[in-house]
Amino acid sequence: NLTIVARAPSSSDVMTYCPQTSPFIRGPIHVSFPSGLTLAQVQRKNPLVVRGGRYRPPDCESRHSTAIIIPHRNREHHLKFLLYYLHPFLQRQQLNYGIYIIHQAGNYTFNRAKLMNVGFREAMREENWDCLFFHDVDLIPEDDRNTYICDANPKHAAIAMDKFGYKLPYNLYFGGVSALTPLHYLKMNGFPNNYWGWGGEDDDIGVRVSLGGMHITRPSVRVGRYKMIKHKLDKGNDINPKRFNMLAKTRQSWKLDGMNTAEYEVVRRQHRPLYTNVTVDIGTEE
Ligand code: UD2
Ligand code: MN
Repeated sequence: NLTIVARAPSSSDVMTYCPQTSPFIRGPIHVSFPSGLTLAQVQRKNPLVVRGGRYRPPDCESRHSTAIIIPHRNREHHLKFLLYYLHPFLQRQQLNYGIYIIHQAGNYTFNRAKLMNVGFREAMREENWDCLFFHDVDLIPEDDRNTYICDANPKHAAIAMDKFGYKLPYNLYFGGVSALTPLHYLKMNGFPNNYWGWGGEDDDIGVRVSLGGMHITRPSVRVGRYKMIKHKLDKGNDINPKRFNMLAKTRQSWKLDGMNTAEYEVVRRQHRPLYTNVTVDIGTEE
């Protein structure tokens, strides 16, 4: 009998590190939105993703571990497309990764930044991630050379979006997708908890970066490209009329409001096949 029986890897097998640059990177990605796509199909296309939306490269030890934090409510149709593109994208980059959906419970006004504080704490509770990507649910990366790893300074990854003509709208812009290490996050006291409704919180976060003694880095406009799935302003996320007044006070408020004061109650934590869902009650405006 000449059959060679493959031996299951044991803990004594030493895995070597993955190469500095992944051989699976392809560059530009053609993004379209296939009708009738289901989560079951996404699951079948990603057989190596395990419960909670976790993955590690099968044949080398990754150099990086990244948590993706996605604020969410009533956007299941966007989430499906994001997962469809993001899982293979991250696998081609040979990362250890996990995807967290931070789902705001109830119908009270949405609060994107506070959900990020929840995501930070709840993801770090599970694993000592090197890097956290704070990611809108409707932004699809269009080039896999846009590596989902952290820099020495906070990184704004969504530099070029279709909705802004693939140009940075203004220099301090920090919306969409950003990447911070746990140390960066704590240095700037996380994100503000008091921006309810649409707008302003991304600029506040940008200002916090410099108040925390850091600066913003970005990938090149060639690779930091994203397509935003078209949508209207959501019900329950009205434009925040206080945002300009609040922004004028970030310098006074950032140490008093942020990660150190984020209070919330986790309603449910579910390790689903393609992501970890954390449903959270973040309260209401005072
Ligand atoms: C811009 C920024 C975004 C944020 C927002 C102001 C871009 C691409 N993004 O997004 O980062 O600063 O302005 O708050 O310019 N969401 C839900 N359910 C809701 C409402 C929001 O899941 O009911 C989440 C979802 O992940 C969404 C994100 O919050 O992508 C931002 O909300 P948006 O997409 O409505 O706002 P948009 O596109 O103007
Ligand atoms: Mn959007």
